[in-house]
Amino acid sequence: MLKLINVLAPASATLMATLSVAVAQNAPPSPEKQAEKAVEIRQGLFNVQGFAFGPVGAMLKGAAPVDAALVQKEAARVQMTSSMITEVFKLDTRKFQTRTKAKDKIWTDQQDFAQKANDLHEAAVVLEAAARKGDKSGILDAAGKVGNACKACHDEYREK
Ligand code: ASC
Repeated sequence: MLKLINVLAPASATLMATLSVAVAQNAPPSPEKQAEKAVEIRQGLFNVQGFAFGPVGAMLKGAAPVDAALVQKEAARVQMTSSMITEVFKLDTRKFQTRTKAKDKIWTDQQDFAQKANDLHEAAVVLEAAARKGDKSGILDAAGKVGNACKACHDEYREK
């Protein structure tokens, strides 16, 4: 009997260690980790949005020819990314130490923040329609309004 315990004891210690790791992995992340993750997701969304609008921005600057089919594709992407903005800012991370340019006003002026996100979404809908029509000056006008909607939000809600 004693022998059996001597054999099983180390094994059960290993099992307990394994189980406690498994429990730790299933535990909800700490509030600090959740805040860090929220910042990563926010920045990821804006990186993707910038990636989508980048080619259109180049057309606005005259650095690339106006390509209606490309604008149509990117406008649809910006509709999708802009529709997620308020969702990714649902978690209020003000009280955590994170590397962020997000201003506190995002959570104190939530209605205006949501309005500006929606303005971007609507500008992207108009841009997609303009791209479908294919008229170059119409596309550039609508693209400029998308850029203005980006800027309006940055001016109010993003640190320099
Ligand atoms: C872009 C981009 C932005 C907006 C902004 C418009 O191309 O990456 O953040 O346009 O500069 O003012």
